[in-house]
Amino acid sequence: MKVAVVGATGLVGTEMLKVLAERNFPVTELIPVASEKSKGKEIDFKGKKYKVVTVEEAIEMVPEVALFSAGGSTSLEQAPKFAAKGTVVIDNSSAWRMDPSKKLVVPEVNASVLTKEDKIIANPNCSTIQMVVALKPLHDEYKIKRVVVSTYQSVTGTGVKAVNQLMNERKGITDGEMAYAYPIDLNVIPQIDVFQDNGYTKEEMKMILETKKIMGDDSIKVTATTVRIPVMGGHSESINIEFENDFDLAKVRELLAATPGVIVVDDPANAKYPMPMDAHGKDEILVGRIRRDESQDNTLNMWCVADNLRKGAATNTVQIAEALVAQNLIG
Ligand code: 2RA
Repeated sequence: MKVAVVGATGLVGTEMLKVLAERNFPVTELIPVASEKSKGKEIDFKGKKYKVVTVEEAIEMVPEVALFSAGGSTSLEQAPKFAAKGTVVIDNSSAWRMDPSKKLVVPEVNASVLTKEDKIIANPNCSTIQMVVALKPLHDEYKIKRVVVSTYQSVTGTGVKAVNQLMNERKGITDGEMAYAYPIDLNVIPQIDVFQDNGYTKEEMKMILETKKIMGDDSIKVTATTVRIPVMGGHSESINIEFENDFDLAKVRELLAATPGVIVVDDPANAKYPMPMDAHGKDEILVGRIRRDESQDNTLNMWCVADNLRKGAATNTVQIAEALVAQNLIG
């Protein structure tokens, strides 16, 4: 299959190339796409070198699938041009996520919504993806009423500029380029993306709205506080879930352990719980600190961690492509 990766030189694009190779996605020809200034640069993929092309050149090459990680405005402008040629676009930006005519997909949760007619498919926000994978089996069993989530998000979610800011600050370089309005080392910033009129940030609203769309259930109430911390390797989330029905804690652990893509790491007696340093480089969502919220009936607390560049972005995008292949919807 001819596969284009749009934004191939960025943090997520680089990870997409790695994941395509690792998972042996049937790539017969790779089309790495980046901005004009990277044109001609060589990218190594499975031992072969491919030259970076511009997006206009890539559209004319009519790939079967184009994985996009090039920001919202590029996606709004370029994805329809690929789609008009018959290429299926899987887009990692927020451009199409809440468009009612576009599918928003986490394969473990809702791969079944995909059809042959879907030419632009949205990949959800990283912090939403890891949460819904863990919520789905519990919703199916006990029906979720309300979720209260607080996140602890890696600087890699912002991009390379933020990684540089953190690393510079750790070296004592204080006049480097800033990705955030404040220092991030030895700090915590309770703002991810811009504030909305209702006092929530855009990241918080993504978690609220995308969760309902992916789970296909508008009745689930969600409230979120999203926070940037000086960490690389993964996003962590403290999740409080109120169910319609009572649950059995052992059964909750069993359900999560049996969920594809989830690993339960929950052994408080031996101080075993998920941490970003363990999730880094993995595709699974690590879930632990599973316990009853003793302040309220039918309510559970848990902690989940995942590598935001992998399952939160690149891996989920490639898994959508795999789901399309498995269901004979492309290729
Ligand atoms: C972040 N959710 O971590 C974003 C990345 N998509 O900032």
